[in-house]
Amino acid sequence: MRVLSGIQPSGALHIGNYFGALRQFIELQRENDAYYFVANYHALTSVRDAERLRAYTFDVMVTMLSLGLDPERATLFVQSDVPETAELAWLLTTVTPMGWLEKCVSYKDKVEQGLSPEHGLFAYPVLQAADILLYDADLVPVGQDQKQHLEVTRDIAERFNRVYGGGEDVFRLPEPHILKSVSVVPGVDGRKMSKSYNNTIDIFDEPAAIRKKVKRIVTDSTPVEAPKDLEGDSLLALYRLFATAEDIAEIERRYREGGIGYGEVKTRLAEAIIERFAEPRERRA
Ligand code: AQP
Repeated sequence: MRVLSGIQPSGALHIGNYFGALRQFIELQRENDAYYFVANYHALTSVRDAERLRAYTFDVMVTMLSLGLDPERATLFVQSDVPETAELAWLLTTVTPMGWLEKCVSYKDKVEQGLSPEHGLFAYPVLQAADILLYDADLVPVGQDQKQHLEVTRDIAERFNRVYGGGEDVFRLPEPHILKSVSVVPGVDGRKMSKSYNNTIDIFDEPAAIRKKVKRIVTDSTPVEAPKDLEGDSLLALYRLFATAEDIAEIERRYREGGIGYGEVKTRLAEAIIERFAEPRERRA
């Protein structure tokens, strides 16, 4: 299958990007015809400093390589090196009803978080549709937050095919590839981990920074001896991503019975994160 996905160079990549996207990128490059790109046109909606954008673009590519994306297996590229993407975005935008973009929650969220409501941010799903349709992608590995945008891509492709296809399909309809278990990785404040919320733990943070950020993860004030809630606990959700099945079972049992403090889980989580990325960190250096 033709697999395609991108990541914005809007800051250092975090463990939400890793579990939501990068880990699937690495897995899927083995058996498929994979294309992964650094979405620097997209990042222009939030990064306006040329030097910074260049540095982030380089950094995202280095991060992808250090984690195991292999140019022998996958095609790795920078979005703006294919300017036809912008050309196609315009063609697609002419068949995109305003209502499809107006209902996208990601735009509303970002404006609520303080990004200025510019057309590029609003029309972002059309550029994303161009990214995907240009390469005839079958499968797009993304996090849950991108599900709605993928639906817009399919709607645009269908409409374009109807208007211009003359009975044939101009564009292939892509399927999202979203893993339920890691659909939304929470940040240290409990919201979706996101570069623009200042709540991330970055893949290549130094060990001291990882320990410090993990300490900031918001928990409730249940005392050590009391049983704890397993639902909606960001600390446990993050721990589940890094620990072995045995360790998860142990922690969950002690949550139910009481007798475990959040401090202990934080220490174990921080060490597990540091260990998970130790080898890629060395490769990156
Ligand atoms: N918290 C998350 N949980 C699961 N998946 C996530 N992704 C991002 N955050 C999480 C997935 O990572 C891929 C690349 O995302 P992106 O950097 O292109 O844009 P984004 O989704 O907007 O990520 P951020 O961190 O929230 O960036 P900013 O703050 O710049 O907008 C996508 O597949 C995404 O689903």
